[in-house]
Amino acid sequence: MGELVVDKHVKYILSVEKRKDSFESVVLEHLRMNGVYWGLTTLDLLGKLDALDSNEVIQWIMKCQHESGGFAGNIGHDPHLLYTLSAVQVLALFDKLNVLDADRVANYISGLQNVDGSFSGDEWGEVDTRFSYLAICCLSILHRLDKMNVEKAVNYIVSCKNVDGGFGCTPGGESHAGQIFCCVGALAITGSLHHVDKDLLGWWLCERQVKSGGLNGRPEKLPDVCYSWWVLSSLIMIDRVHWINKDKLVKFILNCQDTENGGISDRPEDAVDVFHTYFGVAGLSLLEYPGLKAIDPAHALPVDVVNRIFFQK
Ligand code: GRG
Ligand code: ZN
Repeated sequence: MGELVVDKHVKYILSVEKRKDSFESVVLEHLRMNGVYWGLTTLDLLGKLDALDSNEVIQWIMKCQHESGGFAGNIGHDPHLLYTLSAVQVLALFDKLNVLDADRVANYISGLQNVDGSFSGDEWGEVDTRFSYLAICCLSILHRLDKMNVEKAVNYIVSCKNVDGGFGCTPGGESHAGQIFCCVGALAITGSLHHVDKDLLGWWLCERQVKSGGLNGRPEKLPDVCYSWWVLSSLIMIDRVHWINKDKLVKFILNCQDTENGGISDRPEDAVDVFHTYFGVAGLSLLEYPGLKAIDPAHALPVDVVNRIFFQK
């Protein structure tokens, strides 16, 4: 079996960071903040975060902050919960949360909570359990969970639970591994995992492993490296990770590497991108692949960063 080509992946991520005028960068311009989170978290897991100039990144992040306190995907764009969490996560990676006015960011987030406890992603109002996760994870990192109504937020997430043990975007929405990560992550952070039927959900999640060893996001769908994160992190949070074949999943992820130019794709032979490079490396970290930093399955940050946030105050 091939190995993780660490140096090639580091080179790939650094080259995407620099190629700001490339096709991929232009298409992804509006969500650049999220891309920077994927790239830099991967570099940190690989032990190479110091390959970048942190001051340059931090200055750019702060230029993406809107007067409302939220962050946009790039300079001059509109703020959204997704980019707000990514900005806070990248500042946490660099141990620079102190450059933020945490109350201002927290006010932006708590202002997006609706009366039923759900969250909108931005001022336009779309509601989804993804946004519940983003709000809860971000306020938790900022030590500001008290700024929202946690009980109502948890009740809304529980109202999105299905008879198969999984969770959807809104009440009655189909179970999907990405949505399950968001709901389980939010429940884990708020100490509310007793609302999850761990055996029932664990069964649904481990059934996502297909013959090739890869995981899919729903029944009958193709395997994809990103589910190595969405499914595996959920299984770990509910203590059922031993229900899948870890060795086969490691092999599937390693088979999705571009061993020549670096980067990881969604499935073998496809084109690589930063998104799947992150999920491949984060998945391998959850599988305890040698040489990688451990990642926290709920906050999606390296464990040493999470420990710094919560235990060195
Ligand atoms: C900090 C890790 C982290 C996440 C932030 C945005 C977010 C919170 C979570 C997104 C969760 C989610 C819904 C992920 C699913 C993404 C995905 C691959 C969707 C594809 O769905 P389909 O139906 O693909 O196109 P399938 O695989 O079902 O064919
Ligand atoms: Zn994918």
